Amino acid sequence: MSDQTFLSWPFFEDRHRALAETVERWSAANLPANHGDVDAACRDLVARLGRHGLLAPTAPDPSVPSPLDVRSLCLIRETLARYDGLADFAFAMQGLGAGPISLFGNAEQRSWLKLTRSGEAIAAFALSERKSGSDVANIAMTATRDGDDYILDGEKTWISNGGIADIYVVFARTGEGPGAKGLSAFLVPADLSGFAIAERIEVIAPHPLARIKFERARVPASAMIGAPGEGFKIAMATLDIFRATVGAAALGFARRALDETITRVRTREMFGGPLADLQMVQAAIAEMALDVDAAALLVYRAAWTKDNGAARVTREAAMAKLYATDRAQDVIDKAVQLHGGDGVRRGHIVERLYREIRALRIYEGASEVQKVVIARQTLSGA
Ligand code: COS
Repeated sequence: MSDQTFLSWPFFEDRHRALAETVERWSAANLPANHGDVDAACRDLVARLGRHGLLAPTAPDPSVPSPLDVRSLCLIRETLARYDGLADFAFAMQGLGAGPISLFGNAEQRSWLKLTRSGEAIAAFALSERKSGSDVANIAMTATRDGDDYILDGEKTWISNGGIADIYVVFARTGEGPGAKGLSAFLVPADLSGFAIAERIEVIAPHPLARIKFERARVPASAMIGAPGEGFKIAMATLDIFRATVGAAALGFARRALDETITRVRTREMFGGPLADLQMVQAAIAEMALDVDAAALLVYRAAWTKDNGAARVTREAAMAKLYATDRAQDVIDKAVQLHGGDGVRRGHIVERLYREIRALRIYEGASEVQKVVIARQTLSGA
């Protein structure tokens, strides 16, 4: 069992400790999933997580806009990631896709939340484009008003759950103003005429990912989430919540890598004793343990701050994501090193972690973007 002492930190309430125990028990009994067919595995994971009530924190109240409990989201991601990166992915993308609806959706749009939180429908968040992954204000996809409808035209890429999602939250240019001021968000069902999967994308830690395209795809104006021109802020407010949870997933990967390494260095004999007796190994273990605890402090600080009513946690969330993902990469690299040849053997847990951590430093705002965000917030005194 992983170190759980962090659960006694003042960031948490008893309900969080109970949730952590529930997720731990479920994960120990159900994970890892079979990754043979990632589409089927993700559909199955979403359905099972939903049936067990573990998706409820992704949409706490389907009937009215309600804040997400970021500590719950982070605890679930951290625990799932410790057991199985694909289970974390399935949970996280359900949360990110449903997030804008949960936070800003009207009554009609919210009817989808009953299905996403029960695992009966899969959600996706479609923001990135070929030329605007980091520079969101530069989105080119258009949504043009036509009577009571909007016509969607353009492409999105790197869309997680692309190909298996039932609904997509799509950000497009509606032109109320320049750049960030001219974007809006739309709730688009996957069976919309004019919508298609343009390409499935394979990555080093396989999960459903696609380039999607819209060709004169007509949606009613009621598909818009929030008001015209609010798309950028809806995307950023959603990312403020989910960036902390990316940090939590990285933390889960790092904890697993540390756990595996502790077992390894205690049991592997070298130079007449266990690896753990060597000071160079002890130095690595110390750095790994420090990185894990420091990442946990930043992640749960961001989550606690949001849950305690902060209007924006842009700086805290960016710090949590940047630090936790960068340090987890280093923790896992040390784990691979201390596992020697086993560490690079295909299918070994630390080899899997080594592949799984990499994308987290890129998606939902690359490390470089997080630095821009932190610097701006710090310089402006916000
Ligand atoms: N919450 C609410 N509002 C926000 C916000 C946030 N987190 N961040 C910015 N805004 C508001 C700003 O206050 C500003 O509003 P006003 O014009 O009313 O003052 C508006 O949105 C524009 O903000 P800003 O000027 O900072 O926009 P930029 O284009 O300069 O933003 C960054 C640049 C890099 C910060 C932004 O594009 C970003 O976060 N990019 C990364 C996106 C990402 O995560 N991509 C991955 C795809 S999802 S897997």
